Amino acid sequence: MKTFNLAILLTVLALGSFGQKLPLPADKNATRETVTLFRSLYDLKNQGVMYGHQDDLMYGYTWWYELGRSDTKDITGDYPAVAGFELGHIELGSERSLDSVSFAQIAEQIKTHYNRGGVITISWHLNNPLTMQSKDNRSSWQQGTAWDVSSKEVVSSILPGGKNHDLFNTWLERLSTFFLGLKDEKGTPIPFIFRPYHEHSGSFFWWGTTICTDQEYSALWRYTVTFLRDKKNIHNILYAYNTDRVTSLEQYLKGYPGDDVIDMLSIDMYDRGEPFGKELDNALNFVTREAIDRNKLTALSETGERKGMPDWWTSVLLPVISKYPVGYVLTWRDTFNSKYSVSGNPFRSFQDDFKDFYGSPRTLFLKEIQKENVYKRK
Ligand code: BMA
Repeated sequence: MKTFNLAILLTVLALGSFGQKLPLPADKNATRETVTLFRSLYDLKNQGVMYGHQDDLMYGYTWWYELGRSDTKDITGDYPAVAGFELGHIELGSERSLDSVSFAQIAEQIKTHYNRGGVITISWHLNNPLTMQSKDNRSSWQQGTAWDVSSKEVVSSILPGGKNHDLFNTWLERLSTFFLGLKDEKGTPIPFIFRPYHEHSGSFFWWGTTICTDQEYSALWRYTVTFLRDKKNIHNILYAYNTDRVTSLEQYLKGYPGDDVIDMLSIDMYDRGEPFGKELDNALNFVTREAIDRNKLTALSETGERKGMPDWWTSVLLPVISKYPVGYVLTWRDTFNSKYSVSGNPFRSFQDDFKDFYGSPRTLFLKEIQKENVYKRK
C-alpha cells in the first residue's frame, strides 16, 4: 500500500515537473528503498563514478572470509561503494557458489554492506540446463557450465514449451528463495542490482549472441523478470542489461528486452591492449547517452587492467570514465590463492596508482556514498 501511494506521488511529481520525466525503476511496485536507490544512483552518476569490486567482502588474494576485511580497504582504508556478489550454483540448491563461497555468508555480507549504506550488485553464472544433463564423458572444464556453448538449443529449451522449462522454473524458485531472504533487521527487503545473462554480445556463455536468437534472449529476460517480480512478488530488484565489448549502439541493443523490464544499461570491457582507451570511450559515449535518453542507470560493470601497466587506473581508466556519467566501475574478483589473476585485476601490483585513483575527486568509495544515504534520502 505504501509503495502504491509512493508510486502515485512520484507519478504526480513527474507530471508536474516541467514536462520532464522523473526517472523511476521499471518495476511499478518497486519498494520505497528501491525507488530511492534508483533515484540516488541516477543523480550520483553526475557527481562521480562509484568504485565497485567483485567478492570484495568474501575473500582476497591472501585471505578467505575474514569478517570486516576487504582488499580495497587494506589498500585505501575504505570499502568500495559497490560490492559485487556471485550466485552461480544457487540454481542447483548448493550451499556454496561455483567459486566455493557460502551463500549464507553472501547473504550476511549483503546485509552488512546495505547497513553500511553501500550498493549491492549480483551476477549469476548459472549452469547450462541442457548440457549439464548429458552423461557424456566430461571432456572439458566447460561441460555443463555457464561457459558451455556446445548447443544452440539451450535458451529455447528452457522457455515456455521447452523440454527444460520445468527445470528452469525450479532454478528460478531457488533463486527467488535466496532473494526473498535478503532483508534487514526490520524485515525490509534489501534493494540490489541484478545482472543475469551478462555479456550477451559475446559468444562465451550459453545465452551469448550467436548461441541463441535475439528473440530468445529477450524472452529469457522477460520470463525471468516476470517470474521474480509478478509471480514471486519481489520488488527490491534493479535489473541491469549488459553486453561485452561492442562498437555500435545497434550491436549493443541486439536482444534488448525492453525498457519496462530494465533499469540499467551496462557494459563490460577488459583492457586487452592499446586500443582499449578509444574503444571504451566510443562505447561509453553511446551507452551513457542512450541510458539518459531512456531514463536508465549506467555502469562499466566489469573491467580490468592491461597486464603490466603501472598507472592503468589513473592514466587509462580514469580519463575515459570521467568524460561520461558512468554510475559505477567494477573490477572483478581477487581470486584467493591463485597464482594468476583471472581477469587482470590490478590489486596485486601497482597499488600506489590505485591509491591515486581512490584519491581522485572523480571517484566515490563507501565513505562518500554513506553521506548520500542512498536508500533513504529525500
Ligand atoms: C569469472 C571467473 C571465474 C568465476 C566466475 C564467477 O569471470 O572469475 O573464475 O567462477 O567469474 O565468479
